[in-house]
Amino acid sequence: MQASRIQQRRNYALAALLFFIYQPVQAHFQLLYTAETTPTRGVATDWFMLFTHPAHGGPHMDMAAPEKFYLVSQRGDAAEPQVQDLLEYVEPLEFSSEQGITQAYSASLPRSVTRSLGDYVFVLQPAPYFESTEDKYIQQFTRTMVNVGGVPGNWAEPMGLPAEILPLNKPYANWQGGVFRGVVLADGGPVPNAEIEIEYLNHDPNLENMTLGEQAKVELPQDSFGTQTIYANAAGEFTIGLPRAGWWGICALAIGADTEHEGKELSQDGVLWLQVKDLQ
Ligand SMILES: [Cu+2]
Repeated sequence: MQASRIQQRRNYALAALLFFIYQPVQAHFQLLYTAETTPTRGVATDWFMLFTHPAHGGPHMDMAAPEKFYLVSQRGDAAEPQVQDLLEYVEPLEFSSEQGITQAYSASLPRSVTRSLGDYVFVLQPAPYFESTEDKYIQQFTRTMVNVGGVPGNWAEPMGLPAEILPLNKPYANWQGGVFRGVVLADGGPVPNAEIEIEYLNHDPNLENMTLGEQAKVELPQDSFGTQTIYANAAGEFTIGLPRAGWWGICALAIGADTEHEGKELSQDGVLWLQVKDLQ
């Protein structure tokens, strides 16, 4: 009896210690950023790929090398979407911040890639990243959609990725104050009750020197507001509000079929980024 009480007290002490040394859990987000997702005509695009915590502006993680970077496009009146491999354009980037140097990646795509009118779905698949504090791997299948010239295309087509957020609104044409709807898919099938995290990109990327703005755009009243958590419904669908212009990241957690990588737990997440415009 006495021994178990001592043991119990030790457990409390340990729990309290862990509480204080363990950082609040914030959402890892694979950023796939370009300055403008709705250009009026075909332009060259620069891409910034950073594994970070967008609402808090860090900490940043060393990204595993991209396994795939490609686009699926439906240009003009083409009947079938076309795939273009873009891995050859990806360059390692030593991202510099207060934290020091973090491994990130960038890509400069020539105008020829997005020359025609229509939709371009950019997909980034990094290799699994090992998160030592959680003793598991994380792999985020990340999509950012670009539309050139307002001609709609394949934005609503599922791609059958291991983890994917299928938009039910045009993802590149959202006003501040609107709502965004989507469906969480794994291998093309809906994921009922999927756990979803949402974060605002609170520090604007600067593509000239590949840094993040030092000043947060929004002051978080408390940690809970950094990562918002919702659950999809029984059909895998969800709706979120878009209360501010800028970039919003949506991440469906651990929905992929592969749950193990090199003997450790693997979380295959689906990420979608939205660039929301101010309704002035
Ligand atoms: Cu995190």
